[in-house]
Amino acid sequence: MHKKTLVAALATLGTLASLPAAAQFQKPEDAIKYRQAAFTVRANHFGRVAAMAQGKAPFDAKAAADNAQIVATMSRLPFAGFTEGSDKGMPHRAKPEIWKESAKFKAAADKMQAEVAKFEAAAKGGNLDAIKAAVGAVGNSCKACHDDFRAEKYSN
Ligand code: ASC
Repeated sequence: MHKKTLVAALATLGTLASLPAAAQFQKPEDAIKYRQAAFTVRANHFGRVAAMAQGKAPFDAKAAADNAQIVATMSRLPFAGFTEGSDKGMPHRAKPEIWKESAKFKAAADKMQAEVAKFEAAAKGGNLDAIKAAVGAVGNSCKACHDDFRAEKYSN
């Protein structure tokens, strides 16, 4: 590939990546899959550090910091997937309140992201006691939002 072509291709990719995520969903199902995937990946990486905090896995400071960074990145993604009309499309557990009480939902997401930022900083610091406290606070912010906005059962 010519250098000019490569530069043009990279510029296009950069533009696509910076488009609002909502603009990239062709149909509600795409948005639902996207947000579920982001939550799934995040929970996996959070779980690895939570296991260290709970003494279920050996403490590895580098792994904790690496995983926390992924958690922080992933925590910024799912909310763009709660687009208008994506309360239907495939089975999910998003309650209607997400769209009816959107300010409250955003506040819960903001709270979670603030706790995740502290968690990421604690993991970078490498102090297990600080990580334990931050894991607890993140877990509480996950739970608070789930209590209000996540249904027990999948929709049809
Ligand atoms: C996790 C995870 C959640 C939260 C929540 C805390 O590890 O995947 O959704 O913690 O269970 O209550």
